[in-house]
Amino acid sequence: MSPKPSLPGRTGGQILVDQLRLHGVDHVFCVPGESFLAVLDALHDSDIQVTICRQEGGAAMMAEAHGKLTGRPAACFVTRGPGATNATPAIHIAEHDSTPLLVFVGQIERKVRERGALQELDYRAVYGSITKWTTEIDDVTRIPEIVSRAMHTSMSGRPGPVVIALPEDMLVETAVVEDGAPVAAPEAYPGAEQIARLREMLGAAQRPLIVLGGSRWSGESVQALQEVVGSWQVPVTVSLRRQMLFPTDHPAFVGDLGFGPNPKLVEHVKAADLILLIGSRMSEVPSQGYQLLDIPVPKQKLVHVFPDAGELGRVYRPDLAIVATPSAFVRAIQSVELPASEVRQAYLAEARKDYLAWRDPGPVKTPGSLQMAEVMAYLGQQLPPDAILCNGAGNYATWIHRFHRFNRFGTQLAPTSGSMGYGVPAAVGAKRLLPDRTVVAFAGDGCFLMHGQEFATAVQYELPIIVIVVDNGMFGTIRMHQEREYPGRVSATQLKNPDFAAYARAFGGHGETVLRTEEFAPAFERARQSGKPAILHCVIDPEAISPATTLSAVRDAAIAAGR
Ligand SMILES: Cc1ncc(C[n+]2csc(CCOP(=O)(O)OP(=O)(O)O)c2C)c(N)n1
Ligand SMILES: [Mg+2]
Repeated sequence: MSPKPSLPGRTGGQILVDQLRLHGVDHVFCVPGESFLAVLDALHDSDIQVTICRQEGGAAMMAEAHGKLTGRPAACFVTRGPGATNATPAIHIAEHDSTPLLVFVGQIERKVRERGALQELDYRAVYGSITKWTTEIDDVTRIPEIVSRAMHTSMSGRPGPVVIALPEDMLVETAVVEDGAPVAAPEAYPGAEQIARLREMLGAAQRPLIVLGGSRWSGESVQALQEVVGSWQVPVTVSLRRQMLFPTDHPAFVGDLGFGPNPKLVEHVKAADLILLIGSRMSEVPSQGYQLLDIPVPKQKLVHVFPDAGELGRVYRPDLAIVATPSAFVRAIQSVELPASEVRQAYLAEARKDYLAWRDPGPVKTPGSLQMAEVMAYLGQQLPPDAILCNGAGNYATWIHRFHRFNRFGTQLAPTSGSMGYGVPAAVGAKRLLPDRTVVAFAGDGCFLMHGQEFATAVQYELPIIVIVVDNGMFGTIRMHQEREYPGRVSATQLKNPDFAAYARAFGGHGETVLRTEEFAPAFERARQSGKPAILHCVIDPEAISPATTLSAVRDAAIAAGR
């Protein structure tokens, strides 16, 4: 079906790849399909880096991780029907995490639509509720227009995913068309009056507190905020899995509002008289089940800064609503000075003290011979400050969130949507983009096997990521909830696991089993030295369900409570 030499112009596939190139989309993650051969053919002659993946879920998560790190979308190409539905978790992650992402889907030929043709799917109907825009390119001449709009849409306001279906016959048509031009995400700036009002409100507050979250941050804005907040002496907390937005070592950092936060932090948020939300939606997890701020009118004065007006007032009615990107907002507050206040200082000092006691509780001893607190302490010493830590969902992630000292932007890849299986593909995507950075993925035994096949992608592209599989022989999080709600009635949560170290070796990587704390450091060092993608299969005691409690204690408490 290649174009006849006598036909003028470019094929749809070529036009599309040329648009990606000019928009700076230099990474494509894909699982091939016969529905977009013309695109694959155009990629053959392009310098876009193509990563061939093993499953579309992994491919799309890699692209999503790329968007988290760069603020610009990578492209993911998947085939129609099952290829597209496999990519759904990453589209959902991008929607929840406000990440720019382009997912291109091969589509059936236009003339057979609505017959239930092979792998036919109505993308607008299926993805309409979890994308910023879902569309189909019917006319080859409109590719530049639609890709340009997709770029704008994915990056602007609150960023998110865009799905574009590509009818197979459209891709092989030829046309003479003008290219688009590179697009930048439009900034939204706060007005001078709003900054003046903010200064007034902060000055009048006794106990102001800042919550950071969302996207549209940058290394520079994260750095600049530290200076401003240092002089203000206002406590700063971060939303779930947004720990890279503020350094744990900064004297104003008071902890993160994730799953199972420091109870004292929760008290400090409740005691605040002004909350400044920057980029955060203060959604279900950071708001602790919508308990921290009253809906719709919080008791605390609320200043909400968000890059999209549609979010302001959606859940919480703000006293001051500012449509601005976090980056532009941080630039605008650099000149804001606050007079010193003893009450504010004391509030910060107390919150910081409580954070440090929570983060450094002294020896944390859990059942079993492999102590995750010691593993985290070792990694804290060994990893370079710009190492990227990735994880999916599961209780194993608690160890990272509670004990790892995130100190830089661009060091955390974790889904706020709580999507299992994200860690390994995110690590592959990150290492493909930033080959000089140390990239460590954490996964539970359940989480790992959701997208563990992408370890093959790491081997294929010689990406020496290190995967730490925390194996407790179960879907531990759900077992914990089960013991709390239905004590002793273990149902559908046990796992019989493979030898994950042998799995790594079978794929051509480095694999080791770690059963005892003292084995971890030398195993990690050997993994690093191997220069290969590596898996450290860390077998922990199933009782060690979290840093704070054991499985039996959860069960006993539930029984004592009459469950
Ligand atoms: C894709 C997906 N499926 C199911 C869940 C529900 N879920 C949350 S945590 C969890 C168990 C995770 O098990 P594992 O990775 O072994 O970690 P552990 O909790 O045992 O440390 C499950 C099933 C989810 N969050 N995401
Ligand atoms: Mg587990």
